[in-house]
Amino acid sequence: MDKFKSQYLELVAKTNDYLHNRLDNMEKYPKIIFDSMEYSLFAGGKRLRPVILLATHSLLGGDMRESLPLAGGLEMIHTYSLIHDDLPAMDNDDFRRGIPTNHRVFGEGIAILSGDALLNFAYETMLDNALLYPEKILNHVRAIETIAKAAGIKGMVGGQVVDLENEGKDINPDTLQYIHDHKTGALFRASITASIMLEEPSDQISNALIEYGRSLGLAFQVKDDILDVVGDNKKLGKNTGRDKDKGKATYVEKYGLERSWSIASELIEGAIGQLDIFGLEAEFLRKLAKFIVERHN
Ligand code: GRG
Repeated sequence: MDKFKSQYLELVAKTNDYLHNRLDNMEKYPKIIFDSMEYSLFAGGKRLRPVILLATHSLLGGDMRESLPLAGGLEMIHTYSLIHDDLPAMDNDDFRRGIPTNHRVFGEGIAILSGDALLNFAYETMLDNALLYPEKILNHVRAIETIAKAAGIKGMVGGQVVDLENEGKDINPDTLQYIHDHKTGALFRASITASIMLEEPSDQISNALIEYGRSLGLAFQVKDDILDVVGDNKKLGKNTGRDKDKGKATYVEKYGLERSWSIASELIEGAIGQLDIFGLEAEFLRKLAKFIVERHN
């Protein structure tokens, strides 16, 4: 196994261990809601957002014990968004992360509530952690605020609203950019900015990392659109062709496959370019950027 892959899997394992411990320390009543939360949380997502947060925090010299609860919280928020996005009232999807969607197993009511529970538990987790660092409480509040804003009206929720409103419509490039920048990009950027808030690096370092995160988030979305057309259902763990079925605005629909590949590559080159000021220490983040466009799921 190459070095990048083993480092990536180690960060995934740390995130999963953290999430398991956090949930196992709870009295699991009412049982059904814990079953439903854990069903989706441990269904095998790529854990990209926690990996980016932890890797950025480590690059900035941070201690992983301090950032793991933020990484876990971010993954809980991401998982809640997937559960709600799959509901009949939204995308009405049957498969996610290779298994039937949450509402297909637990019913719509429990799926809505387990999404709500994960969202709240994310903030309980990050705030409990903040209280362990009284000398850095402001840093933690700013990191949590960054994540809250990215997940909220001016971030993921806002992007999802504009996406829903525009289903089946011919939208202009600015609206497409808005949807992707908010629906998907915001949480990617927050995984970088949260670490910046914890460690307060120089403006030069912060700006380079923020730009890296911006390009990474967009490239991820362009590749996501490409995979929905050329991807393999089994590898993806969900059905392909769903964007077209639903009349979704995507890069592929707007620019075609070939141009979308070029856009993704240009974004990744741009992201990697931002890391020049770091030298070899940022090798993991460089490889991660490549992985974002080369991935099959
Ligand atoms: C319900 C408020 C609300 C928002 C939903 C995230 C989202 C917004 C919708 C998911 C639908 C979708 C396919 C979005 C495109 C990009 C995306 C977030 C893909 C899934 O993320 P991955 O690939 O998933 O990181 P895993 O399962 O690996 O964690």
